[in-house]
Amino acid sequence: MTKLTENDVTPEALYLKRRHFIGLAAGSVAGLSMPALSQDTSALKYKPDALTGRSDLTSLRAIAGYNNFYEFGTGKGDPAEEAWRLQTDPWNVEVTGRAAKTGTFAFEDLIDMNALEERIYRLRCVEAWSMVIPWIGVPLASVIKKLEPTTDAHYVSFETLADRKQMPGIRARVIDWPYVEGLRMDEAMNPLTILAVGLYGKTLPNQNGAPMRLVVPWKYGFKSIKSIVKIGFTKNEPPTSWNKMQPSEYGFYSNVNPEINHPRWSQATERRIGEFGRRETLMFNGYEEQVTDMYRGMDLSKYY
Ligand SMILES: Nc1nc2c(c(=O)[nH]1)N[C@H]1C(S)=C(S)[C@@H](COP(=O)(O)O)O[C@H]1N2
Ligand SMILES: [Mo]
Repeated sequence: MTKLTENDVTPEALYLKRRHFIGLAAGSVAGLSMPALSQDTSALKYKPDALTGRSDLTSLRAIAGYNNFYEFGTGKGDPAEEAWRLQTDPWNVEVTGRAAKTGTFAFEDLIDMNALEERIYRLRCVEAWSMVIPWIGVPLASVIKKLEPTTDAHYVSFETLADRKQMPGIRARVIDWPYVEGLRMDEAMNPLTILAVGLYGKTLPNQNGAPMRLVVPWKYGFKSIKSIVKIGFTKNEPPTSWNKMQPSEYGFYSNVNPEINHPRWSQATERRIGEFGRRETLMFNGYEEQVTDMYRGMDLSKYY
């Protein structure tokens, strides 16, 4: 089976609709066949990622088969096996805090399906593996602007669904459920930060955080919170799940940094899933140019 190359994808070839993303007319991607074109299509802008060649995409099989989504179990294969239980349509998100527009929003009210873009990003997990994922989504900034945060909203908080009927992993108290995350406002507004609703040209697999999940490519993977049901605008730094659990190991910022090791292992190198050997980990996961200004003057060993 062929992997995608730059030449396989044209802007015209990328179409999608809610629940049935149609993509990449080329036919098949990494061994999985694509659905036929639907009549209900909306144009999808294709934004190539200058940092990543198309040829090194991680296979869909690995992206959707090797996951961290503790709500469905702590094994890497558990989410792929269990996440079919998650009901993602209809989906509501509760918006709270320091914003003009708060209350309950349907998925469709927050995500403009006509504005979807493809973004190929590296995902670097704190466990020192990485993948290259062709996400589909919208800039988080576009959603935040719609909600009109007030000037004293300095942070954005996020919460995942925690429903033990749909999520068998909730029974284990590995995390103080619900899974929560947060970003500083400038990080949330950074053009690299997206709310992903799909990948490989199709709807997000449940195990990857359907129907919407955060993607913050210069931070360790755990910042990319899945299946979001709450967005809050706060004045103070919001609590985050991994920091609450192990504050000495996981800070609020969690920017990818090869020079600052996890207390129990090195972060200098990573294993790209699907490859043999290891790669060197890059500062800010290789997105240094786009994000370094946000952290000027901050001691990154203190704000890890
Ligand atoms: N709600 C929730 N979000 C989560 C997690 C989780 O367990 N629960 N795991 C995080 C971690 S540790 C990583 S590395 C990424 C993995 O995303 P992926 O499975 O799509 O590769 O999701 C993050 N988001
Ligand atoms: Mo992770």
